[in-house]
Amino acid sequence: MLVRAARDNYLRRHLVRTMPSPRQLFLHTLCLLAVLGAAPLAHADSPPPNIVWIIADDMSPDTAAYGLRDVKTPHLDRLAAEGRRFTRAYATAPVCSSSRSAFILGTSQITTGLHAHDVENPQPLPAPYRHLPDLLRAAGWFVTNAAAPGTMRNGRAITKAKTHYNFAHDPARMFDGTDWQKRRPGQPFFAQFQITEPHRPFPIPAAYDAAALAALTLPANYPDHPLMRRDWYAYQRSVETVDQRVGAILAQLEQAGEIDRTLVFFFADHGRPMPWGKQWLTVEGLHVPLLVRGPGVAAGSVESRLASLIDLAPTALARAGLAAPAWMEGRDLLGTTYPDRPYVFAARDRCGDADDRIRAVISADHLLARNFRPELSPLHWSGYKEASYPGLPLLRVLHASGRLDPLPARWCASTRAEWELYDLRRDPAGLHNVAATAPAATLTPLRAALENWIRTTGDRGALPDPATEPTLAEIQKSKRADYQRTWQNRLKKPEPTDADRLAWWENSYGLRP
Ligand SMILES: [Ca+2]
Repeated sequence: MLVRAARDNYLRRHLVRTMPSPRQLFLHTLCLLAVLGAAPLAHADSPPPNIVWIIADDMSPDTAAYGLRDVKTPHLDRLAAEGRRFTRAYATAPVCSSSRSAFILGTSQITTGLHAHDVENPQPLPAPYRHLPDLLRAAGWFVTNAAAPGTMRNGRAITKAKTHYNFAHDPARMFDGTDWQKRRPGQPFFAQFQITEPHRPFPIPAAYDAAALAALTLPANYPDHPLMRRDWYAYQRSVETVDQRVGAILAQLEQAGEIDRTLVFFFADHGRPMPWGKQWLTVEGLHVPLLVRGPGVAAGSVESRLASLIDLAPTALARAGLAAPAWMEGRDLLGTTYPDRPYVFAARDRCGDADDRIRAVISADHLLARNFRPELSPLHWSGYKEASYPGLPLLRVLHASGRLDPLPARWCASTRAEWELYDLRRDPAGLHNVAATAPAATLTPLRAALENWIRTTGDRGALPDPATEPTLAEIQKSKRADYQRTWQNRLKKPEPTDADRLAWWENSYGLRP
């Protein structure tokens, strides 16, 4: 620790403030690391690649390269064809700020106490944690965070890039700006591009391609209903917008002549914004696309071993020739030895007004989740989701009239199982809970791995909310007021019935005259 602190101080005082050339800085850093015994990971004769993270907001691996025929994603397909496609990459949380707080630190959010989503009064990062832009900037890198070039949403230009971390931060100080091209000549850069799609609200399509709508494949746990199809269709068009944004970013790198000196990572913060995706420890909530293109990455390669988004920060440090801090739980995905671990983990904690605690372990063959609040319904109240997901009133209306098939109907039960086990070999989408019938030889090691993770991370989600926050009752009241305002604006009544809300959504999607 002392050695690392001395190295950090040296870098801050002598390398950054005296502003040597980027190449001098890079060589100094490598020499210093060698002196201090931290093995440099890149060869001193070859400057490190630039690193770009392109981050989609709420997206499952719904691209052509991942086998989906319903979408046109040529730029993402290009990244897969010219780089590496990870088939088993998972978020550590199924919701924005918890996942983003984990991957910018390379460490699970339950270890750092950054687990609750949209925390009301974020605190500074506690020692020893430092986020990736800070670590790279201390080593002389230019670090930026930007919206994808040319982003428009609802007719307005989007220039503010999402951060959404559960620690106190000032984006104006956390980054060197939004434009990596403002770096000093030759200075290596770490550029994040935040894509606003396919986060809801999806733009309502002006028209629907009838053949595409009919050909669309809904997962078996969703009702095959015209509203569900149109909502899914709108999501897929939003994924195509993601692809266009990726194209604009790649074009910018190409025009600047940097694309072949740059490692481009594309991923999503968590899975798709559908009733059983976002916010849940399901395959749909956790499985994300991860594509990497650039120096040292073989074109058309496929990695089918487990990867976690917390691996991205240590991967970036390794590519920069820097050793990852000892507290960083993620592992380098692009080194000579793949971190071939048997498990990755994920957690769900309070999301705004939706209090919950769920933990999950994913192995090559299984996903095991433990619900610490089995007394709750699988679809328990979330003001955010009730305001923005047409699937929720649809499901309840169909369920109330007995028109749901058993699989989707299961989600409307008043309580849920404590344990959920999905056999991903037979059921890759993870729809059928087999925990009750699984042999002990399957369950025991998975439960032990999950318990070990909870114990060794010191799971901060096991503790009550910090006393400095507003009380949960106040938060719930405030979030419910948001939901009521939304529906007040839409329907001129704050407590519409499910039938009222379903009719509003059907009207929005052009299903009613
Ligand atoms: Ca998100």
